[in-house]
Amino acid sequence: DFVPLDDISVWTPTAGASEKTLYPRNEKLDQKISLYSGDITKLEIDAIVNAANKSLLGGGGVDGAIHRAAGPMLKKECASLRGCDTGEAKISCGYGLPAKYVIHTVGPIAQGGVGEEEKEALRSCYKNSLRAATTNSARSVAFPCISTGIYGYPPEQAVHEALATVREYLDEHHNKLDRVIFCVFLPMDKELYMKTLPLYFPAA
Ligand code: AR6
Repeated sequence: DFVPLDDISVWTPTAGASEKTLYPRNEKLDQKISLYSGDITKLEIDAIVNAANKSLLGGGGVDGAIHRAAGPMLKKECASLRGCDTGEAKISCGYGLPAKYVIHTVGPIAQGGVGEEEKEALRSCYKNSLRAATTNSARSVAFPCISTGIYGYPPEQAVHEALATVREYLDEHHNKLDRVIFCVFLPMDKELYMKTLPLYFPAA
């Protein structure tokens, strides 16, 4: 029941779908974005991103799902990585997963509210994960909605940091990546991304 890249449809903006786009169209990015709704552990792509914690030894949420699907060898390699700071990213093999690599990043914990520090940390998660992907020649990478589960970052704010950071990275490095997949798990997040994607990846 793995999902190969070819089965993940490319997100295409509808012309005139949005009045206030935040970035101009970059036609080089037209075939590079996907919005996928479902379990990230099923994706048969180069790299999936894990919303981990500083220990990198596993936990709940998407982290737990990834470790369960990858098997015990993942935890073994993660132990050798000796943790990860907030906003940083470390790469491992995918083991039992259909993805070749797992990029572990640690999102900010949003307690009560989101300040400039949390915002910058979340942006760093996306940027450093993309860097880890391209450094390792991974050309397809999927992101979960980092920090918006157990870590409590408001999804309607997080989506802007996610999309802006990916947009800016792709503007600069479009030749290094074939596809960036936003993997949403909750119906609410799917709606949020459908509504927000045209602001960052407009048709015109
Ligand atoms: N595939 C894709 N997305 C998923 C999946 C899945 N299988 N399962 C959950 N999500 P969370 P965080 C979504 O809590 O907020 C862990 O204990 C979920 O609906 O996994 O960054 C770590 O060890 C949400 O939209 O990550 C840390 O301690 C998104 O993934 C802490 O949780 C992120 O939710 C990290 O918290």
